[in-house]
Amino acid sequence: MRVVLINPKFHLPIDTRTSPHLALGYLGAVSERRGDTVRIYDADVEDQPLAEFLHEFKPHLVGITTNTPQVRQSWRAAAAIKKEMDIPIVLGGPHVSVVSEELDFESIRQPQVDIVVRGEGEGPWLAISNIVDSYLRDQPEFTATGLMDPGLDLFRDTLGLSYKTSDGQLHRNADAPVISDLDSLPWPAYHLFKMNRYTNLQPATDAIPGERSFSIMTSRGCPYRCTFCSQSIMPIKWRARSSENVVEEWRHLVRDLGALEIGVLDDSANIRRNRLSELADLIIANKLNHVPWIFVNGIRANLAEYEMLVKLKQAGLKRTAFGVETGDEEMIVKIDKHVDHDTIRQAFKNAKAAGLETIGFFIIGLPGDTRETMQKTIDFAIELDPMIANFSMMTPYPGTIVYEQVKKNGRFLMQDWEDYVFFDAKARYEMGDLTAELMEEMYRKAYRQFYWRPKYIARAMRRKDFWLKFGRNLRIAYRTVVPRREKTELRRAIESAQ
Ligand code: B12
Ligand code: SF4
Repeated sequence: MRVVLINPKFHLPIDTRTSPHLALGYLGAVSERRGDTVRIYDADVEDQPLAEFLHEFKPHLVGITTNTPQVRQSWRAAAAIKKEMDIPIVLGGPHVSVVSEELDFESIRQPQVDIVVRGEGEGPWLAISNIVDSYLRDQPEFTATGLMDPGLDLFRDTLGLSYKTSDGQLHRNADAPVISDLDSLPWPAYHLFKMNRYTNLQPATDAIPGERSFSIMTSRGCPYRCTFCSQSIMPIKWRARSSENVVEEWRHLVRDLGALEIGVLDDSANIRRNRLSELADLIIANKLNHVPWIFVNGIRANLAEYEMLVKLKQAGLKRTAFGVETGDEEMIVKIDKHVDHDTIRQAFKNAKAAGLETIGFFIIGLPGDTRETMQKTIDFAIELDPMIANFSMMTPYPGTIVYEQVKKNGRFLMQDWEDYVFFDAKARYEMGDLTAELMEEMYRKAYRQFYWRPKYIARAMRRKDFWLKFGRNLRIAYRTVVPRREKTELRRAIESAQ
């Protein structure tokens, strides 16, 4: 069977990285293991028009990934495919997994979408593929309309699916169980990506060729439930791969694929510290520690002891992030972060003492934030002084507690799912005294105050990569920090001078 997996195009307001999509890598690997011929069409890097690609490849089954701001593009891609051929179209990813807001049904109500997979995708995707494949064998005149016939109701027992039979009826099956044995999964199928078309992991900071930059996931899930985090959409159960299994993939990335950097994408990699120490030992023992790696999404500050960080540094860890979120002591309790500021201070101290570069994640405009608490966030970022401070505009994603708070007591400012991005100077909601104007002012102030410090600039200028990335970073800084009105004036001034 021929299968295509699609990442629809989505333009972020800033020039962020593009990376091979791990979800598609995993699903592609599952399909290949099943014996399918697989293609990945990543619209972020593809130059062949979708319709032309479809006519060339003639797929039997299509899978499209989607997060919240991407969903409209996913529907558009699905409509473009249905215009060309009546084949089954499956949507999966974080956005369509939000059952509390019926976002699975919102997608299958679209005439061009047949099935939605909620939550972790590998099991349901394999089950769908098996059903489509056996249907295909009996039906030479294969159409999605026939496959979704209510009389057949072929998907009624497949867990994790919401689907629409061809009489228009919507169905929601029970959730699929979480994958408890992550070692049973194949590695992401990197050979399906056009690797030379991607950026490296942190293009603002490191000048590493993108085709030699890889991601890995050593665990899935997170046992915490911070009120703002979309992780709450996914299974709560934290599960880890064995260190042996991880190091085998690591060896493959380094030895077979020539990795020059590796990004660990786990949400909370350090839930079990022994596991990380063991992994570090294995990386060292296998002589893989010459390749630098990064905890891209942060590790828990309350589980970041100095000894463990020293060991990880020896294993090649170059940089780690920590989710700090707010500089206000009361706010950090309110958002259920389950960590206090002294612990965070200690974690940054430990990381720096271990010789690691640090990243801090901060949020501007949490429910309950005031000018004073947001200023405390900026001040705390300056006190912690990470190499990168990443300030996000609070964006209430459906399925989160903050979303419920805003729905009850505030006002959303988004017009469309496409507005659900947080690296933009635009406020996404208002609540009480927390106005859009105030959040936008403090967001710009955060970047200005943090980055425009002589100490910071002097330190950045000592890094070779800073100069290699200078033009790009200047462009991003301009787009992030300069207010819209000033931008228009600046643009007008530039234009009239030309
Ligand atoms: C790496 C990453 C990025 C990277 C790279 C994206 C890429 N090309 O892979 C970058 C930095 C570019 C990025 C950007 C953004 N991201 Co991001 N990102 C992640 C992160 C940390 C890991 C993604 C990943 O590889 N996961 C591993 C795979 C295996 O898991 P998965 O993607 O969930 O896929 C599984 C299921 O969802 C499902 N599935 C997914 N797709 C499909 C498709 C089919 C057909 C099927 C059957 C199943 C299926 O099966 C998969 C396997 O089990 C996640 C957090 C997380 N833990 O997942 C956030 C996350 C996906 N990002 C998020 C967000 C909000 C964004 C941004 C909108 C942020 C912003 N700037 O405003 C942008 C949007 C960018 C865009 N172009 O769409 C949210 C999404 C929330 C939501 N409601 O949609 C997440 C969940 C983080 C969070 N906890 O809030 N991101
Ligand atoms: S912010 Fe981090 S710790 Fe909190 S729920 Fe999300 S992934 Fe877990």
